[in-house]
Amino acid sequence: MKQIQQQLIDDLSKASSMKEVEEIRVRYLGKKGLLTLQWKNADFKSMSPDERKNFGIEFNKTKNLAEAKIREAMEKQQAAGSRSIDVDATLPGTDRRLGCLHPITLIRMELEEIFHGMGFKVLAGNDVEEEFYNFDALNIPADHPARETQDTFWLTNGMLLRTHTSAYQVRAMKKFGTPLRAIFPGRCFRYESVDASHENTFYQLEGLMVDIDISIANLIGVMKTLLGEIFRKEVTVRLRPGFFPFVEPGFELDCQCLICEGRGCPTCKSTGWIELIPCGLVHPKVLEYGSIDSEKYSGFAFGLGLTRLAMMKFGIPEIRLFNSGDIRFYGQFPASGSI
Ligand code: FA5
Repeated sequence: MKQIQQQLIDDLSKASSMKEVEEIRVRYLGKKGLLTLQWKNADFKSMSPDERKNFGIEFNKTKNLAEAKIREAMEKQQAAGSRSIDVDATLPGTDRRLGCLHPITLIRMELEEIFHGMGFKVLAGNDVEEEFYNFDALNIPADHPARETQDTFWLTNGMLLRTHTSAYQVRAMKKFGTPLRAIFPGRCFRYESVDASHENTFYQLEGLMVDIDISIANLIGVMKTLLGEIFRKEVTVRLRPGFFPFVEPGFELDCQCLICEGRGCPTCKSTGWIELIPCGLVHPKVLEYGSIDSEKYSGFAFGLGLTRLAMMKFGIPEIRLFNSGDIRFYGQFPASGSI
């Protein structure tokens, strides 16, 4: 041990760079280092208990000394401005994989383009919203049972994480007035039990059109254009009555499940259908909240389930993948979105 200590001190005194100190560290303390081998090769069995104890004490002393001396030498080199590895930060990386856009971003960008083509402007609401805009202004007063289906996360200041993009409807009406053609995609939050098609954090895309003489015919026309362009293939849809306090009449537009082609699977909860676009004609009370004359103007609104649409479009059977942060999942959608 004494010999090793002396040798180490000699070696360190000759080292003139961080690289050399690092080499010495490996030579003495590395997996196959001189000191490490002393321990590995020691014949403990043939030692008496006292010899074993002394060996242990001497070994630890030497190891501590070696670590301290090496640290000291490294600090000295660092102070002198030496570096362990010469790094050229301008060299290109060796991992050539490119980043890619999230599937939700891809589909959002595609939808924005489709709606842009129909004269809709793209707006953005806020994730954190006032209770009034998320509920009351949408004809959902405090005691309304519809609130129960959209339980959410409340902040201590009384604000909430919006449960739907509809929360921006009245703000948009107030801000932009009539005529209004806008979409507002964004993140929504619900206090929800998570399963293959339900997340507590998901995306919707709201559409709102207010003008003179807007009818269900306009709504269906826009829905048809949207689905035709987004799927670029024949998809079976059904329109059925649906209740939402902020539209009258209200509808649910369901899409036949593209994961199982209607046979029934966990994604569609064995029904063969996926609820995709609830919609309807804007309730007069909501127009009034938005300072719009409901005698003169009418409008339609829809709340597209953006995450579910991405599932259908890309054939993703499990919603939890979207927020998983798993690069193997995201990396499957690079074609149109390499950055
Ligand atoms: C609404 O949120 C209404 N604001 C939609 C609306 C807008 C109706 C305008 C009329 C006029 P609903 O709770 O059904 O409705 O949600 C709309 C869509 O969001 C659903 O069809 C579904 O695709 C998606 N969605 C709802 N909850 C979740 C969830 N937990 N996880 C993933 N997607 C969800």
